[in-house]
Parts: sequence; C-alpha cells; structure tokens
Amino acid sequence: MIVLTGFEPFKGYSRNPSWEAVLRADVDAEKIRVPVTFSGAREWAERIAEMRPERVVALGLAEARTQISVERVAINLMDSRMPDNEGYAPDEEKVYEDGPDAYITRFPVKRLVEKLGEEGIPAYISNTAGTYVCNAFYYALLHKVGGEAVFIHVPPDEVMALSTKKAYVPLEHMARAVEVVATLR
Ligand code: PCA
Repeated sequence: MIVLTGFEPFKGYSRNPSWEAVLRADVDAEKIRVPVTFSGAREWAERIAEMRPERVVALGLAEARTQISVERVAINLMDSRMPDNEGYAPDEEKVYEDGPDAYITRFPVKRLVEKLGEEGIPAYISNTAGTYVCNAFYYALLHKVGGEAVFIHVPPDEVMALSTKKAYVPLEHMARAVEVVATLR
C-alpha cells in the first residue's frame, strides 16, 4: 500500500496546495491530510507506520520556493518562532529524544528528479526541510516507518498566487509529480 499525505492550511492561508495536489493525483493510495502541529505530525507518522506501507510520499508547502523540491534529509530538531496550528512554538527541541541527529532517505531522490525533468516538471534536491512541522513529520516518518519515505516541498499553486502575487507551480504539475513519485521503480 502507498500512503500519500498533504497538510491542512496554516499561517492564515485558506488552503494548502500540498493537500490539493494529493487529492488531484490519480494514484491508488491511502490519502491522509495531516494537521500542522508538532504533536500531530508525530502521532500521524506513528499511525502510518502501523499501516505498514511500502512507500510514503509526504507533501508540504514551501511558500518561498519556486520549484518542486525533493527533500533528502530530516533533522532531529524543532525550532520555530511561528507557532503551529495549536499555538506551539518549540525552542530547539528534539523530534524524538532517542533518535539520531538526522536521517537521509533511502528513496532514490536523484532518479526521481531526473524522471520529473523528463516529464517536463523542473525539480531539484533540497538538503533541508527546515525546522518547522514538515521537517518534524519527515523525521518522524523516517524514524518510525523507515527509509522508504520521501518528502516533497511544493511552491504555491495558481490559486494561492492570486493573493501572494509570487511565483507558483500549476497544481496539475504537482499532481503529476505525485503520480511519478508514487510509481517510480
Ligand atoms: N508546510 C510547512 C508545514 C505545513 C506545510 O505545508 C513546513 O514546510 O514546515
């Protein structure tokens, strides 16, 4: 079974393209909308681990990025001045006390970026998913599910861009990227 996740809206936005892309992707998968909370990220990673998926593809919004980015690394650090959706703002805390400082996904991120390029979807490898909820969720997935998980950060989509007036990637491309990553051999 494949698990696809996106996040609920946060930071006052009315939507989150990461979830919209998951909904739109034509993939036979369990689709889960994860809360933007540090506690929820860990709870959901643990629940997903119990489902014993063969692959987990997690998406999140990176509003300042201008291309799809494939995250290679998750770190054991939660640090944010911006509170999560339950008002929590961690100050240099660990995701898991008993975990290593970082995990590197075993997912073939280079092959994925190449494949996306062949599909006409520019993407690159990122070596930091930040220190907010996305990184915590990715770390928790790699800690609990294992190295088959991969995290994709997406820029705003065309609907969000109407208000942000910044760069965007069409939702259609994001959804196609999800299909490619879900089925990559
Ligand atoms: N992006 C945030 C959290 C939820 C989301 O979609 C992040 O990059 O941490």
